[in-house]
Amino acid sequence: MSDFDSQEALLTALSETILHHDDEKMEHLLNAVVKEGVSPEKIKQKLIIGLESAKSRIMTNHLSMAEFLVCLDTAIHGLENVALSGSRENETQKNNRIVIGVVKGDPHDLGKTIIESVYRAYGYTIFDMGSNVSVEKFLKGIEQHQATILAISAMMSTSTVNVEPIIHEAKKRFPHIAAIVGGAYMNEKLATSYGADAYSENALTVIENTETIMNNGR
Ligand code: B12
Repeated sequence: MSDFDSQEALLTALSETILHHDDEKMEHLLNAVVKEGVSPEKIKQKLIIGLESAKSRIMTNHLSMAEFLVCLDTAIHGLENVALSGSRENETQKNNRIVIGVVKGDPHDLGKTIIESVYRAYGYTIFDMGSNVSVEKFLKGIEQHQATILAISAMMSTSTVNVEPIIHEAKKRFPHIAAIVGGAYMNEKLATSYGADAYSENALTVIENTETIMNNGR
């Protein structure tokens, strides 16, 4: 910890490496926090906080889209490193397979990419359907990959409505499936009205919300 007064300062510096897209420093600090005995859970949380903080800077025009993409790469790199360094997944994570995609009519896939990386870092098996995904393609994906969770992203006010038929058809054909949704114009009330089991505003809450619905048998 030599350069830092406390473990919290070390973790904050780790989180900030994402904003500065400094992969080299991130690896160095990752080694330091692991040596300090910080839990993988806490490390992952700090990386997600760094990523969300970079994301909010796009909204305030403090970060260009191009810069954000490099920050996203650094965050994914960090999350993969922690996942590989022996973080043990729990039963919920091990037993669940997730099909994820962005609704038809919507090309915005960055929110989905973030959520996907977080799920991977937490040990979930995830199958990416991409963006502009039709109802049929989602259904095929669920069947082919024997998914237990359906994660849907909708990023435009005009595409949000396309979430409902996916959930409706998926639940009709696969009654066991749990649906979690998110996206810029989505909210809790809308998600519930579309038949979703959970909604997450961002990557900070997605794991907790997913575990809650799975542990409650939805
Ligand atoms: C980048 C961008 C693009 C890129 C997309 C690149 C890509 N690969 O994603 C490009 C250039 C392709 C694009 C195109 C268009 N875009 Co655009 N785009 C944006 C922009 C600037 C950023 C969106 C983004 O990626 N944010 C970053 C993500 C990571 O943040 P986030 O949404 O908050 O994601 C979090 C949550 O939503 C949640 N989440 C997201 N998905 C999921 C899923 C699950 C399961 C869960 C649990 C959570 C979750 O977690 C995420 C992580 O924190 C926004 C404006 C803005 N400032 O938001 C416009 C914006 C979304 N675009 C817009 C428009 C209109 C378009 C176009 C139609 C423009 C045009 N006239 O051609 C086209 C689409 C054309 C088409 N084919 O339909 C509008 C939408 C307006 C509306 N009413 O909905 C916006 C809002 C701009 C604006 N102010 O007008 N766009």
